[in-house]
Amino acid sequence: DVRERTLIAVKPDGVQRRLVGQIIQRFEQRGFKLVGLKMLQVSEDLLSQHYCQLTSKPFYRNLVDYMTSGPVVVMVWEGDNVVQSTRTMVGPTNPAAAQAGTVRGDFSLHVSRNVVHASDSLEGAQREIQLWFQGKDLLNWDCYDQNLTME
Ligand code: YYY
Ligand code: MG
Repeated sequence: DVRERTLIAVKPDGVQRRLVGQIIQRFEQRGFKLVGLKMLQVSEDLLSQHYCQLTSKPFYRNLVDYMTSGPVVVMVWEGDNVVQSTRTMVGPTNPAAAQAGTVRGDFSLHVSRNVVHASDSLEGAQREIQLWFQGKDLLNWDCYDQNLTME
């Protein structure tokens, strides 16, 4: 589905390390379409909804401290199979297991500073996009090369 969407975020360590541009570049270069983008300081409330399945995990407190330590850049990307493709481009949760060429494999060493978030399923992506963005802030725009890359 060429209208499939996913939520990607550059976490506070990625922003501090000035990796935002390089991370955006990877998804643009692949051919996905950026339909929403903003920078914000995340509240603990938003984070607890975003990570609602993880609140009882032992690492949850550290995760909150990390994710609220500075601004994040959150984006919605659109394109065929974007959820699965961007997960592959981001690499596994633990950067120690990530291959070179993935974002985590190229930029991180430890699971507690793994640089990016990417939705892990279609349902997850829909839930997260609604949580982070208002519908009016997502743009339906025509990419002039869409016929070449997306049909
Ligand atoms: O989707 P993904 O980010 O790859 O992993 P999740 O299992 O959803 O965990 C979210 C987030 O929690 C992960 O990116 C880092 C952190 N975390 C951790 O600090 N320690 C773990 N053992 C597992 C996850
Ligand atoms: Mg996840």
